[in-house]
Amino acid sequence: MEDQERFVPQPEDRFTFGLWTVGNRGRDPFGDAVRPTIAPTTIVRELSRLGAYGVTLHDNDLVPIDATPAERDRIVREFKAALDDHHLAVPMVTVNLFYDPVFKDGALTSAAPAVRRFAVDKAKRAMDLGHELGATIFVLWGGREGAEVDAAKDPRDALRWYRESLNELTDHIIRNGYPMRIALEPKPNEPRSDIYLPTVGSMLAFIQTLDHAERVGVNPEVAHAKMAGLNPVHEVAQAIDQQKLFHIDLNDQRIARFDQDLRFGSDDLKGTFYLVKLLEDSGYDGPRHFDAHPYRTEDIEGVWQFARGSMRSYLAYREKVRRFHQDGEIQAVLARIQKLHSEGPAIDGEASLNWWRERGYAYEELDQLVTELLLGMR
Ligand code: GLT
Ligand code: MN
Ligand code: MN
Repeated sequence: MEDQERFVPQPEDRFTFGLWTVGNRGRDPFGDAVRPTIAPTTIVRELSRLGAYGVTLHDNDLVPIDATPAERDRIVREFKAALDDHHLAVPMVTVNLFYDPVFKDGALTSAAPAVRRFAVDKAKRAMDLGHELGATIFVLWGGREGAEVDAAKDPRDALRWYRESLNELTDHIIRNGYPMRIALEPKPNEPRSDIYLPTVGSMLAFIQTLDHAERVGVNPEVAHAKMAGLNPVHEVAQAIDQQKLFHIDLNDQRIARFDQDLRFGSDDLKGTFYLVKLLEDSGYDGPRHFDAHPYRTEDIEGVWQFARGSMRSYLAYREKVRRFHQDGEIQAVLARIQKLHSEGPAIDGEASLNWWRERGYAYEELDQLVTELLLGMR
């Protein structure tokens, strides 16, 4: 098949983008917006043209926080019409609990009951909106749920408030009969100095303390794991192992930097390869959701190049995974390694342990083959 045909995304590939990703205007802490706002209905049209499956959103990416009920209904109606026209799904929605100044010291973990009340109610309304749009996943990224000054708030209180809020939200889903599950998204820091529950592992442990743990899973993000200096593949694997990978945010990130939200697969080729391999080999069938930003240097044309590139790269990595499984030499080395483990001396004291002490594992050979595969040499 021609390269141009092979890497053309199709809806069945389940690629999705947040309105806030392609719609990102390039603002950063040191500079203002460099691109105009793109209307959500335009994003729907362009993503569909590029072969995406769906679009995701925060409540306020679509409906401004100060919209009247009538305005809200009109905006949602027009958005739904665009989704229908362009055959795009909304598999996931989320809620913005970080932008409004009222959330500056937390939303679900604010020490102020009034702020927590507002946050929980806002999340419930976002769930209602999501249900109306057909979403079955509700992502919760607690960007402001953290601290700079631990003297001010006992982190145990914060966790208790977090738990109470989540219990109320799962109650809301169940009482309304929504086929919806919550995916908690960990991040170690930024915008807070430290964010509570910073990794997939912390989230998974916390989920077990909730009233309806079966309704709650995780939404790992590649960049967030890297910011914590962790291996995203291992984080995602742990979520899969516990049947908690409800959703995933795909992007890229250099270790030890600010939150970069780089285009998926653009920086760490080997890490991305192993992530795609894990997703494909495990049979993960949820959306492949891109949560990244086009470079600030780009105009609108660059934005669509970014979207197209994200999907093409996923397909290219997926093709590499297929080749990995078909490559005779790679499979032969893997078979040798497996044989070593299954046929090496069994447990019979020092003699067998000494045999294992002296063994080489052929991982250099295997790793070089993977490197050559990624370099296009095989
Ligand atoms: C924000 C954050 C992302 C989250 C989004 C969902 S918003 O851009 O950096 O990682 O997934 O709230
Ligand atoms: Mn994210
Ligand atoms: Mn991010």
